[in-house]
Amino acid sequence: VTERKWWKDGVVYQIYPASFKDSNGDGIGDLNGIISELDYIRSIGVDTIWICPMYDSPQVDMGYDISDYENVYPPYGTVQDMERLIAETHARGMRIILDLVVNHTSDQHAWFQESRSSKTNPKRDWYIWRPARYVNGVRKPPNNWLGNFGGSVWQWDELTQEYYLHLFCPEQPDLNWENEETRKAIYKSAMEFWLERGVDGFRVDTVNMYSKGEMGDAPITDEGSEWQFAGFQYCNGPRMTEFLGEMNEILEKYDAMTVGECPHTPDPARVVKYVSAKEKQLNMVFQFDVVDIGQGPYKFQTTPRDYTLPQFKSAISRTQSIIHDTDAWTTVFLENHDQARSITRFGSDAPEHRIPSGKMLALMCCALSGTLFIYQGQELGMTNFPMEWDMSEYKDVDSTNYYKMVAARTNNSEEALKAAKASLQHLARDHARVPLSWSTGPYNGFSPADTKAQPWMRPLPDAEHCNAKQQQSDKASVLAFWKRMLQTRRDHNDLLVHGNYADLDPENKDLYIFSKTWRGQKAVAVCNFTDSAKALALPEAVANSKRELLVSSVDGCEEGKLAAYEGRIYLLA
Ligand code: TEU
Ligand code: CA
Repeated sequence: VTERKWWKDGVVYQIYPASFKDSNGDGIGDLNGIISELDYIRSIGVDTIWICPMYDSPQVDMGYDISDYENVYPPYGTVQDMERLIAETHARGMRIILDLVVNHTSDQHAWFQESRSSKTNPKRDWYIWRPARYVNGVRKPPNNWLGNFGGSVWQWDELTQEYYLHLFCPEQPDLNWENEETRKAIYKSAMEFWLERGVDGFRVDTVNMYSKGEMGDAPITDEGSEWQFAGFQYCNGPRMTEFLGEMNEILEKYDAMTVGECPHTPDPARVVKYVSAKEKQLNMVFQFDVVDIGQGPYKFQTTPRDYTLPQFKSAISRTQSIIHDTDAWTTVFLENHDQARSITRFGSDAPEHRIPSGKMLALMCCALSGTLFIYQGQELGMTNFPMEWDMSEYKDVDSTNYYKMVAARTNNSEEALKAAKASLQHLARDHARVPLSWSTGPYNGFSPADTKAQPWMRPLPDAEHCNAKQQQSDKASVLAFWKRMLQTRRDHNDLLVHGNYADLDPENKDLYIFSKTWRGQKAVAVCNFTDSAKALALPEAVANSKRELLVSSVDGCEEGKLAAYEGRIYLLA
């Protein structure tokens, strides 16, 4: 039995500052834009907002490369604007969490500038420096690890003739968590500075990468490359428990919540150790089981939708099961700023199916246990941008590096590049990062009509079919359905947020049928993941019990038949 906490029953709305709302017409979203739409956010029925990095940054990785934790990226606003955002959010009865990015900093952070300046600088050991190894007289990095954005994780630094570690871009050097002084500086600058200003918690970036353990070579999984996948080596290292325990002591003082990002952790027992209440580590984590589905060994090395519904369901089951008979807690999410749009990936963005499949996915999310996270635009049913857009519309290093790598490896093979682009059109992070569609006006209402600069990413072409203004007055909209489902989730909080989950028909390739139970209560959700009508084939025990329709994603649904992409929840007597 788990203790009730605000962050368990809460629904979190994630905001990507660059793409939410541009108040001053420079083409970039900003804090004043967020403040101006807090009433809209509240009207959806969420109670917490999560702001992606708004700290000062050269923006090599959209703010996940922080050059100063205690300042705001000037185009977004100032620390005073943040204080106002915190106050305005609280005034509306909502909470606010920030992104805590402390596995690495920007190479422009003062700490790294000092560290790189000489081998004897007092901050030298704040980052991870290693000498080269020489193979037949040729200079090689200390190991063969592949970086998250391609290439080696090691960057040679001419000045001091050593390599430094960067699990992401070369402009994102990894902090050395083994150094106690470094950890203290991190806690003070990145955490306490903002906790003192009233934030309610953190989404903790790459939280399981702080302890790297032995940094030996990774096994060879890609014969064609010098660099090998090493996620199982640099994640979940030996000192994670100790580091998170230290962080937790500070967080507890402020009663702040945490949700950690936990890539490359397929073992549910390891996940439970992070999120079991008695371990005092993190409140909950994002597991990647669901969103990684259909991705290749190197994320984009796959063809669109290369997965089956049973695989998708079993990924969800793995994240749901960690709370059974434990004091752990879990999360529910299909989208964030690192994922393509869920309708395109798991539903259908064909014009006739976009709205139905968006509603069905909303119903599914609202029926699953754990803290629910919604990403901006998901509430409107926004989809990936079109295949016709050319490569120049992709701004993210993750996408552009991959495309360059394919070009280099295949000597610009037209066929290979076409496949790479198809994969990006399906999986790239860019799809989540286009301006939010507010209205049918110029720039979809993201920037003011007389904007001085074009939005930094191209707005979607179909705003007339999908925008916040229209959907707020349309009872049949995806937004209206999200509002209804979030209310339903509140009305049946025990069952839907806390209940025990079971997949009732794991092998079914068309339907996802799962039950939720809480003490004497029981509900069954049924989702049709196909684009055609299907018989409502309920498992015998459910079919034979008395049931009452709680909600359907389709108006006037038929008793024995599910429409294409229809979702339903029944309460069982
Ligand atoms: O992501 C970390 C992460 O492991 C991935 O989901 C990453 O986006 C993926 O490997 C790329 O294909 C976090 C942030 O959410 C992401 O935006 C940052 O780029 C990254 O950390 C570095 O800070
Ligand atoms: Ca702006």
